[in-house]
Amino acid sequence: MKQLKKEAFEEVRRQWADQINKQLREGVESEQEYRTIQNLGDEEDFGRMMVDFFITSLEHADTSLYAEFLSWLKSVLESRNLSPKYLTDQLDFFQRVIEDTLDQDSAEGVVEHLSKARKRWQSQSPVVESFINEDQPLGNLAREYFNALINADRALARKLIMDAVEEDEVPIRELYLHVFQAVQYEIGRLWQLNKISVAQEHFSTAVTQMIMSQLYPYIFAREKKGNRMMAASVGSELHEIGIRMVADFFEMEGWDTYYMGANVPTEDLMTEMKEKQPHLLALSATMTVNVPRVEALIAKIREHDEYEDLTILVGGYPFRMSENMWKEVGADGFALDAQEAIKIAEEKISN
Ligand code: B12
Repeated sequence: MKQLKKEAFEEVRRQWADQINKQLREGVESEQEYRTIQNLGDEEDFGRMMVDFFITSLEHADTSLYAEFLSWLKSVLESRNLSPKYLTDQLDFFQRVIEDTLDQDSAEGVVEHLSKARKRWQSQSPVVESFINEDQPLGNLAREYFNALINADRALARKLIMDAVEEDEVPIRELYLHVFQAVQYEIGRLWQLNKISVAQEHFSTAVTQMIMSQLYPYIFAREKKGNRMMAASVGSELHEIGIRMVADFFEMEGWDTYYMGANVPTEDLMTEMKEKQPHLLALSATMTVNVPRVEALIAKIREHDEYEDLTILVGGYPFRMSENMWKEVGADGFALDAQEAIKIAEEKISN
C-alpha cells in the first residue's frame, strides 16, 4: 500500500475528490444542502475529506478508522436532516471511481478495503454518549461549567474554575482532564448532533483558552528538571487545546516547555528545534488528514543525526482511534491524554 501511496494516490487523490464533489452536486436536492455538506469538510471540500480519511485508513491498513469516520459522517448528516442516502450513494460512486482510475490489481485491494470498512461501519453502534457524567470525578463541576458556557456566561464560567482552584484546592491537572477536556469533547459531540452552533463551540473554546491562561501562575513549577520539550500541532491542524494541555502538564512536572500552537510549518519547527535542542518532541494531530504530515515530519527529523536521542511522542484523535498508528508514523510513543503522556515520557527518557 505504501507503494501505491507514492505512485498512484498522489495523482488520483484530487481526481477522486473532484469526482465525488461533482457527483454530490448532481445528486443534491438544493444548493443549500450542497453547501451544508461541503461545510462539513475541512476547507469546505467534502470530496477531499471522504478521500483523505480513506487514504489514511488504507495506508495504515486499518478499516476501523474509516468505519469510525463513516459513523461520524452519518450522524452529522442525519442530525442536519440530510438523507443518509447521500452517504451510501457517494460510497457506491467512490468504489466505481476507484475501479475506473486504478489498474485492476491495485483496484482490487483498494476496493476490498473500502468494502470491509463499510461492513464494519454497518455493524457498529451509532450512539455517541455524553462525555459529562456526574458520577465521574468533578462531574458536577463539569456540568455547571458546561451550562455556563452554553448560556454564554463567561463570568460565571471563570468564577466556577477560580473558586475550584482557590477555595476547594482542586488540582489543575484534574481540572484540565475532568472539566476542560470533558467539556470540549461534549461541545464537539453536540456540534456533531447539530444541537449547538459553530458560534457556541467557538465561544466555549475561547473561554476555556482564556481561563487556561489565567491559571498560568499555578502551572509554572518552581523546581526545574533540566529537561526540554517542544510541542506543536502540524500540517493544517487548527486544534490546539490538546497539545497545549500536554505542554502544560510537562511544565507542571518541571520541564522547560516550548508550546508552538497549531498549524506550525515544518521548516519553522526544524529551525526552533535546532536552537532549543529539546529532549522530547510532542506532535499532535486531530484531523486524520494530518497524520501523513506527522509521519513526513518525523521521517525528516530522523534524517538528522543530531536528533538521534530525541524522543518523539504523538497523540490526538486519529491516534486514539487506531492503536498502532503511532508506530507506523515512526514515533517513539503515544498517549491517550496529557497525564499518560508524562508517564510515557518519563519511562522513555529514563531508559
Ligand atoms: C474546538 C474544536 C475545533 C476548533 C479548534 C480551535 C482551537 N483553537 O483549538 C475549530 C473551530 C478550529 C475546529 C475546526 C474543525 N473541526 Co473541530 N473540534 C473542536 C472540539 C469541539 C474540541 C477540541 C478540543 O479542544 N479538545 C480537547 C482536548 C483537550 O482534547 P484532545 O485534543 O483529544 O487532546 C488530548 C489527547 O488527545 C492527548 N493529545 C493530544 N495531542 C497530543 C499529542 C501528544 C504528543 C500526546 C502524547 C497526547 C496528545 O492529550 C490531550 C490532553 O489530554 C473537537 C471535539 C473533540 N472530541 O475533541 C472537535 C472535532 C475534533 N472537530 C471536528 C471537525 C470535523 C472539525 C472541522 C473539519 C469542522 C469544519 N467543517 O470546519 C474543522 C477542521 C479544522 C482543522 N483544519 O483542523 C470533529 C472531527 C471528527 C472526525 N471524525 O475527525 C470533532 C471530533 C467534533 C465532532 N465530534 O464532530 N474544531
